[in-house]
Amino acid sequence: MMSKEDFFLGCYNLEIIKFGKFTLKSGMESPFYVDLRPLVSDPKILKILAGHLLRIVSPDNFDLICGVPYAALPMATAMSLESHLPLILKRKEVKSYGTKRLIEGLYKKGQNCLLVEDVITSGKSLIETIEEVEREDLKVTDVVVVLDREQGGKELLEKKGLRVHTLFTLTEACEILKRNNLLFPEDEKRIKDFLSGNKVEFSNKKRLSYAQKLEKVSHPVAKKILELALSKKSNLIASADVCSTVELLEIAEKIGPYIVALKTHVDILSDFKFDRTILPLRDLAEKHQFLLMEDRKFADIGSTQERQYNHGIYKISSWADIVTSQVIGGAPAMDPFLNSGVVAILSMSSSGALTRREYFLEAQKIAESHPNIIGGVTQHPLQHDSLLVFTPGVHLESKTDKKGQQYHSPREVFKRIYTDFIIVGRGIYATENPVKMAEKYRIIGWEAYLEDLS
Ligand code: BMP
Repeated sequence: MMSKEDFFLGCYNLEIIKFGKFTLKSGMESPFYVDLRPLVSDPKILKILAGHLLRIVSPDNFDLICGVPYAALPMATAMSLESHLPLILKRKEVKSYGTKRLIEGLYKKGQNCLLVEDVITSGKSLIETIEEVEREDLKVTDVVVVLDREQGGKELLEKKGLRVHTLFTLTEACEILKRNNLLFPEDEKRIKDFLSGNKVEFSNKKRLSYAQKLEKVSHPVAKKILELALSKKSNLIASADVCSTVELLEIAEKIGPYIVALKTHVDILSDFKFDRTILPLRDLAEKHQFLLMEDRKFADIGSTQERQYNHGIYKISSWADIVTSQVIGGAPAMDPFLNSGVVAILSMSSSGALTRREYFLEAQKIAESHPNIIGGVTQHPLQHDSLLVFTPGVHLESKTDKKGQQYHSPREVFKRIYTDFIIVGRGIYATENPVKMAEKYRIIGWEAYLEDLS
């Protein structure tokens, strides 16, 4: 069976939990929002969910199973199909005609019914349901819950003598997301404050416009990319992860007008020749006014990086306006990058990346302090406005690539990460019409920036 963690990550991809500022029914402001209803539309997930729930509560101890309407109805049905435990159906409102029954299906007085609930918060609605079921002369001793929001519901039910079996608590869910780099440190803090009854501080960070950022940055490459953003009304960097020079030049020619930079991995080109690859690429960059960003991700000591940057067949320093670099070798290792603006890798988009909170915060300190660094590749907001924010892992349709990449929509990253530049690879070059997609990402990215600005 799929591990609980992998299963939860599968559920997370269906957007069952969102972080931000949500006003609850009670008027209270919550830093997260849980909605498990999307799970019922994914048959594979629903089946695995039923298996997990049946593992934490033994079906042999019950005569019947019943879901609390509505989200848990299909969950209870899936459990019934897996375990052969007969299902009964509880209505939300009694019909005013016909049998006027509150519970449908076949049951006998005195039978023990296992209740299924998707999310437990205060437990009040569950208690109402239990009372209604018991009014039909059925017994309820156990409740199985997919997610406990840890707001007193479990305790309330246990005080009334019920056994509550939960698949995930909110804390466990957050731990899983944190381990997989999917939980922003600031969201984690807000959730902890919320659960422990402390005041939740919501961010009042305001996005700076490209024009405002222009005033803050001093590196010429940072200025250049901001100027291009303003003149081309684009915050799109296309990642051209193709393996031949012909493809690289073709994509650069076609999508050049829509982008502020073309990101390359020159070491994946099987026919790299400086004269035939870089010279025409530079001409295209000039013609369409975009920067060249070599995603080399240097990760060595300064002396080696100096050689990797200036020598070898790629001679990166002679043509790359921007290079990416890990900062794992420490600040002085950034000194050799004299001809390009450096974008530091602060946190990565892939699942299970080791760029966790401590690393991210330390890496950010290096980025802030080094004059060669113009910004960071990140999945989290940065503390300092003088650094430009570059975000890969952006796709309009996919959530993952099945190799660990995790995608978010342009709107989401502009809103949550205060991204300045989105980096899109397969969402453009691996489609039937890269030009149309580049134009689409340009428009959506620009609108998302304007929307967040206002
Ligand atoms: P795609 O949109 O096809 O997933 O490509 C993303 C690009 O961004 C790749 O070139 C990848 O190397 C790069 N990238 C990333 O996806 N996540 C990171 O954290 C850092 C990256 O440089």
